Amino acid sequence: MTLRPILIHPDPRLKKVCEPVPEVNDEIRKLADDMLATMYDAPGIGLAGPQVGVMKRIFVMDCVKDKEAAPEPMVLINPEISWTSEETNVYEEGCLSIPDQYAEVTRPSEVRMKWLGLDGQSHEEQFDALWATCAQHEFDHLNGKLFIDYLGPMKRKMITRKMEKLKRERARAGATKDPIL
Ligand code: K1U
Ligand code: ZN
Repeated sequence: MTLRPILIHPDPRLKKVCEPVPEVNDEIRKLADDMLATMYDAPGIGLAGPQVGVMKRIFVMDCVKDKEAAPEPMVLINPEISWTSEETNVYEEGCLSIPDQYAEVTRPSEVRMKWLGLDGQSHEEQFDALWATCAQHEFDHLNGKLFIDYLGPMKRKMITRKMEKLKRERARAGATKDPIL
């Protein structure tokens, strides 16, 4: 498997609606493998296609908190939300495309999703707790929505400016091969 570079906001690809996956084939299985490896390496608990520049409706997640416990990698292809709870939950979210920035986001505390698995079969499951938050965060990525879109314009602009600065610094460090950044 290959670690894929993660796009950093602002990037037009992170604002686009992704296309459905027409067929679960070897290319998609390789993509899913790469995405899981990239997510664990980051480290993160989720990763969506557009974050690695692939504009397809696929995301991976593993929200097992206990580092000693067995991993529970999940791959959701063409996910659909079939139900959301009325009860909401607030979680301080982060995003691998917006490094080191966190903010409280309110979302339904439980969500039911349908998707295609790597076996090409249809799956349906109800998620709660961090799994529900992460699944919705990743689902949003497939529709070009970031967690900062739930914030007020001032906070969103401030975070976007920080990310623009980070990208400039990374580009400069890459150009000069500065090992610090
Ligand atoms: O989609 C992403 O950018 C991944 C993101 C998922 C997410 C985090 C928090 C709430 C909702 C969705 C991350 O994984 S950010 C990193 C993170 O949360 C984390 C990293 C290491 C250990 C535990 C969590
Ligand atoms: Zn994210």
